[in-house]
Amino acid sequence: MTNYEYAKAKYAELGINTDLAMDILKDVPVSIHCWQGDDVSGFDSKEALSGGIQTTGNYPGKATTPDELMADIDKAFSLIPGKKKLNLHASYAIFEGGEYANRDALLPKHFAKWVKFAKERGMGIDFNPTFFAHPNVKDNLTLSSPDEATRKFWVEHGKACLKIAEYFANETGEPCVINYWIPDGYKEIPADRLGPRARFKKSLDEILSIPYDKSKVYVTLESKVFGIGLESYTVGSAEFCLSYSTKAGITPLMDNGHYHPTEVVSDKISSLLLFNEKIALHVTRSVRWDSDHVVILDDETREIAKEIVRNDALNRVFIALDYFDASVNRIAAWVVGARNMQKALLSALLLPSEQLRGYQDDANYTKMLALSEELKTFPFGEVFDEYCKRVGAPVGMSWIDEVDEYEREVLSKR
Ligand code: RNT
Ligand code: ZN
Repeated sequence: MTNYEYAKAKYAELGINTDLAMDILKDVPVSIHCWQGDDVSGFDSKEALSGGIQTTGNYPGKATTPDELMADIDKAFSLIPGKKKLNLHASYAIFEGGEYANRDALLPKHFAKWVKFAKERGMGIDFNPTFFAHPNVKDNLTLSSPDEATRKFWVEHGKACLKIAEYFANETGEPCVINYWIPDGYKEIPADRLGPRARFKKSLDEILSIPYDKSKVYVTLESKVFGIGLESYTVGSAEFCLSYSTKAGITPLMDNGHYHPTEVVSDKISSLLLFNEKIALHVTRSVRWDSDHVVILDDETREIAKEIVRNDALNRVFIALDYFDASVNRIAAWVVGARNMQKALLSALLLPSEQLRGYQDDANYTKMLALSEELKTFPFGEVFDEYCKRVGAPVGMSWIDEVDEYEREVLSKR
């Protein structure tokens, strides 16, 4: 009996079909963020990262050109099992032959190289306008700025990106999720909380007034509780973003680093599923603040995966990763976080959810607790190894040797 056969038999005792779980998982897209590869630097401006987000660490070998970033993405993606989408930011526009376009004038052609890259690999693309790290961010404000020229500039950016999202969807044949997140906020207690939010609302209305194909482009709106240097007030708060999404018929996005420390996104998913056709997630790990550490297989990541799977919402939740760690090998950071997302989803697919729900409804909390705990030591790793084998991804720690070799041959020579 192989290790996998043993695991399969063990899960089968609970009525769980491990083969089916793997089959489902291999088609669940996880959107992987390009910005892990270069500490959110992008290619379109020399500005330092801003917007209240921060990358810490100085690990050598960071990608500084489109070709380097693409090579790194290829390496990382080859070590991650499952279906992937490429998540780009507008700041990753690629200008050729000395041309340049400011953020309000970005065009599909500035992303043609990314489209070619994605098409050659059979991947869809998701997108994010970039409302930070740019000289036109005035006093930490963009779409909520009281300065009309600034606000207009960023509205034009939002519109330009929406057109690019549609171009991605048309070219790749896969829907494009475009996520709007603005850093706008104040360090000090504001004298006017309503004004900035009213302007943000107006700006979003203006952006979304342009026609786009709603069957191919999903607009999401990401909220946040605070940013570095923006501690007292953020314009795009949870209440604002949720209310706006509902009213405008767009999709709310929850980043699990964007809430008060004892609030958990896993508890919010079911409520949002009841009132939205689709919802979107940024999966991250916040350590004491929205630190964007690499995703690990912690309780909350597993709980998030459980909520998606047991509510039968794998095709209603857009799962994206959002972290940026510059203190370890950046390729390894991508791989660890993405493999952990896959592990969390697989372990959720291997739960006897009906049985556990039955215990809850029968008020048999004793058995609900006991079985939940017992499942934690089931031979899950054997199933994950088998999954990796089946989808042609490296098994166990073997992927780290490839990262080491890539560091020696490529990264260390940059
Ligand atoms: C910032 C948000 C946002 C960014 C990316 C780079 O707190 O989480 O999603 O991390 O757009
Ligand atoms: Zn995010």
